[in-house]
Amino acid sequence: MNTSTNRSITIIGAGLAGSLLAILLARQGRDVVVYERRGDPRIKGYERGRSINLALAERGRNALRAAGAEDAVMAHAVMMRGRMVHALDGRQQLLRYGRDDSEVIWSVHRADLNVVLLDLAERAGARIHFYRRLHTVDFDAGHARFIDDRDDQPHDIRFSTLIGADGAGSALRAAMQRREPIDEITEFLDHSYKELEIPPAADGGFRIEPHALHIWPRGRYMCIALPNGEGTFTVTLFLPNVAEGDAPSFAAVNSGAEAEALFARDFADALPLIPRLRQDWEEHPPGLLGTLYLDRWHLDGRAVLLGDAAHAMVPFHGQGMNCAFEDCVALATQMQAHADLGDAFAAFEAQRLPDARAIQQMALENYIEMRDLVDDPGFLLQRELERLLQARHPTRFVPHYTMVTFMLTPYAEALRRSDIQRGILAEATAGRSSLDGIDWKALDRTVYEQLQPLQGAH
Ligand code: FAD
Ligand code: 8RB
Repeated sequence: MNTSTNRSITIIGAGLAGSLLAILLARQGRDVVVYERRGDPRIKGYERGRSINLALAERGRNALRAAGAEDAVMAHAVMMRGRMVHALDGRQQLLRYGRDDSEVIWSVHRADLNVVLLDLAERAGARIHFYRRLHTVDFDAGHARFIDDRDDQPHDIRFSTLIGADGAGSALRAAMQRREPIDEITEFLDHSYKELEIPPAADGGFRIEPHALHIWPRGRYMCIALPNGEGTFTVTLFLPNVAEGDAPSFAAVNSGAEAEALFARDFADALPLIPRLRQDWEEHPPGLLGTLYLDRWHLDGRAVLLGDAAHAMVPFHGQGMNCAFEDCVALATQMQAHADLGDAFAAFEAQRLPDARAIQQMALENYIEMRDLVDDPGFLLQRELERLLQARHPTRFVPHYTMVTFMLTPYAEALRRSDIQRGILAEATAGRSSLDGIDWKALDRTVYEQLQPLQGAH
């Protein structure tokens, strides 16, 4: 039975956001109970599935630091210094993400990360119940029903406040939507993805450069690979669902053999590294990608959504988890600042909704950059100019990728500045094939006029 004070919080979902938020709220002295649909990943024999890795950036690290989890997570993380671009002829080129090794991203195991956070949540006093899938909610009575999917039995609880960290298919969101319109729209991308694996070399080492995020840009589609701790890489192929011009598509590649032929033609250097290509292709259907837009994230003080449940996004900026973690810190901070939870949730939504919209847009835009522009000479010239302008004006001209990935600049502010910078770069490089003859004085003036110093830049 719930004590129904505003110190009592029920979190739905013990994934990445749910487990991190449980730590933060339990440390505030709240009574935190978490319900998770799946089993406890710490129990031996739990089907861990394939190793899935995620790119952890500064926003995520900052939140882990706030929860006292950073060191445990970073102990197993693999540094990725930049994009390793694989040309069609097999040539590779590393394009650094930042100025040096202090500006890098980190590949971490989803399951390991989740286990670290679950342990810390329980140590902070949160109680986590597994095999409890949220089914229905009666907001007026303060009742929620969960189902144990092992035996289909219902389990009923009383709650005072629900926090939805139950991911893109959120059941709490569906319950809120039934109660009051929250103007939910999902825009599916007309591209999907397929996951494959590069196993370790015979000596157990990595078969390609471990300290990079590998990209095979092919114009309208691409392949990427992220390193895992144990010498493997998770490879993700992104393709249109149906044929666009002469580009391959999931509709046109219908068997493992056809997938192999596609790799032989377009990703020839990767093909020999993926021995299970045929089987993996045929065993797993393509995954859908989309953006979820909501106009409201809370129902007064009774329920609030965060992470993918509130704003699922396409993966191309590697910010879904990072944004979800940043949400957790923002929500915990607002709950500390406002005694009334309705006020706290309203403040959280007002603060984070514009930022979520901004990163959702930037994630869509980064697909074009990754799949098409990274080997375009005009684009590379703009990147060269961007670096030089950053060196001249380190507090004013901060590259887009740096603001999103290595800083805590609110996403909406990063987007606003990026748009200005994009205009400056496009105009200064228009019609040029090199930076010779650039009017630096005029450019410096433009930078001073259009870009104020950015907090945190150095
Ligand atoms: P989740 O982590 O999905 O957690 C939701 C939890 O709720 C799950 O444990 C689920 O079992 C549980 N649940 C669901 N329904 C119910 C219910 N009805 N009742 C109870 N529990 C329920 N982001 C990055 O920042 N960088 C990356 O490199 C990156 N790579 C990714 C790679 C892949 C293959 C995928 C799929 C995503 C990737 N993301 C990445 C995105 C990232 O995984 C998500 O944005 C992040 O996990 C969101 O956290 P969350 O807690 O909101 O949702
Ligand atoms: N979800 C990432 C980046 C940006 C890299 C860059 C991109 C796979 C599903 Cl597609 C992608 C990035 O601009 O050079 N950083 O981290 C992770 C990405 O995809 C992940 C692995 C992914 N996410 C469903 C599939």
